[in-house]
Amino acid sequence: MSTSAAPATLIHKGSGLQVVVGLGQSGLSVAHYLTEQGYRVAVTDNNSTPVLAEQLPAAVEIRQFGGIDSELLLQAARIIISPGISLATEAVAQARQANIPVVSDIQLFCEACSAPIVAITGSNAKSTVTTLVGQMAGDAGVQVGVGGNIGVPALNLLANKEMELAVLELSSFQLETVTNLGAQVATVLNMSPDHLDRHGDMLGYHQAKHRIFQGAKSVVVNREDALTRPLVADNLPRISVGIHAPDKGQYGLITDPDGQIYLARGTERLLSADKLSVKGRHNLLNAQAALALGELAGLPLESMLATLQQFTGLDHRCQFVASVTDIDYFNDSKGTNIGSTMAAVEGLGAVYAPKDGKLLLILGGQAKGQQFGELTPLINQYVSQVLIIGEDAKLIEQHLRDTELSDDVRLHQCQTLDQAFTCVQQVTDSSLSQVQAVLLSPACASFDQFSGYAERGERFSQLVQQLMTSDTADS
Ligand code: UMA
Ligand code: ADP
Repeated sequence: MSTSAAPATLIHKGSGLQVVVGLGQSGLSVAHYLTEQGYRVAVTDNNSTPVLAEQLPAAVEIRQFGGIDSELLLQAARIIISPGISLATEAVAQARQANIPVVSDIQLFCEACSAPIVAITGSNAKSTVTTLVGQMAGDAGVQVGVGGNIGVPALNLLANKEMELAVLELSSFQLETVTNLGAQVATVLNMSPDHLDRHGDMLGYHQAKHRIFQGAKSVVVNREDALTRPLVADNLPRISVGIHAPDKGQYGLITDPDGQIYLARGTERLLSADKLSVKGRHNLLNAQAALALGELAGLPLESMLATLQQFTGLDHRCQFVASVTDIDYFNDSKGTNIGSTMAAVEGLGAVYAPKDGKLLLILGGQAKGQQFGELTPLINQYVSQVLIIGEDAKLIEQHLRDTELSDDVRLHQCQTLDQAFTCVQQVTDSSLSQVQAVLLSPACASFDQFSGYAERGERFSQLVQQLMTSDTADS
């Protein structure tokens, strides 16, 4: 373990040492924020040479790399833990036992932020809804900061002194160490199993997510998902969203006898669904959630509806890549858990089913303790070929075979995404193939074979481009 010291240059704010655990994006933002506040700061990381170390402020006195040192943590007045580090890490658990407070960067943010906060969590759709609310606020002329799990550390937003509204995407890892967030409006968009390897079980995951409601002034809930409702009874202003016709003041969908679907508030039809570029029922729910959050944050409805019509969706989320030999390819690499993959299979499956088309689904990676049998009913309905990749491929196949998987569904072990593409060609070349769309929606983390979902999605798009090139060369 290496230790180096830089001379302290600031008047110390109190005597309490602030220990930052993990030097990723959030750890770096915390180190800058706390040194600017005049605190004594130490930083520690498992990695012996964290790349961000050179960006640390000189005032950070203690830098312990190559291991998270329990002695350093025991000297802390407060520990600020990075979201990627489990509270069960031995040194951290010991410090907690010694009653040393452990908080996340989000705790520091909410204590310092004077602007109202829109706080968004959920198993899926966080980034989509956070981006939408941010764009709605910006288009309405509000000075807005968008950050958190979406990739911009929340504390970096405080640099904008003019900020009138903060829109935060929050993960269960960030929330598990936040107390009394005090959001203007908070929501849990949906709940399905994820990160169970970190939270132990669904209860632990649920408890972490629901900390988002602490001190909230208003809430948005999903009528289809009871797990999104705050457990504690409250009299807070509340707006619900859902797929059925809404009651007065709530958001929902009104379907006309001719099948035309409208986003609605009470009995008022706000916008026809075909005016949105993003497709699938899940995106209609996301649009409603953004409208409800915006309403409770004081944004004007007309302007929000205009923003919705301009929104084309985020990369790697059910993103159309290309059509090659009449087969459509979709990149849903951000489908990193079963809930998101179910939404993608259901959303796209319903598009191809009326044309007697089936999906080819590429699944797999790191399983994160999930039960893949939950996918079987939707696979039976919409998928004819499943290509399984990644380190937990055998386990996933076992889960699917242990359920009532239809004999019409073929499973293929492919190990890697590149090998899956060889299989895609073989399967789709067959004259018997009903496959009309290839969907990468892995329901797994990618870290066994990629640096993250973005790299996995980019590789998928490259492989599709190669198919296009060879198709053009052949014809
Ligand atoms: N580290 C250790 N010990 C460990 C694990 C990590 O020392 O056991 C160190 C690593 O060596 C590294 C640092 O911790 O130097 C990384 O910290 P981190 O993993 O918390 O990553 P950050 O760069 O701080 O990014 C975090 C979020 N990452 C995670 O929650 C894993 C980012 O979300 C977020 O955008 C960023 O803060 C800003 O708020 C990413 C994510 O994958 C996108 N989130 C998960 C998800 O969406 O599913 C929750
Ligand atoms: P998050 O930030 O929570 O991971 P994203 O907006 O990045 O959410 O979307 C992640 C995945 O969830 C994508 O694969 C997307 O297709 C899927 N998804 C989007 N909206 C929903 C929804 N309302 N319910 C379930 N899955 C969804």
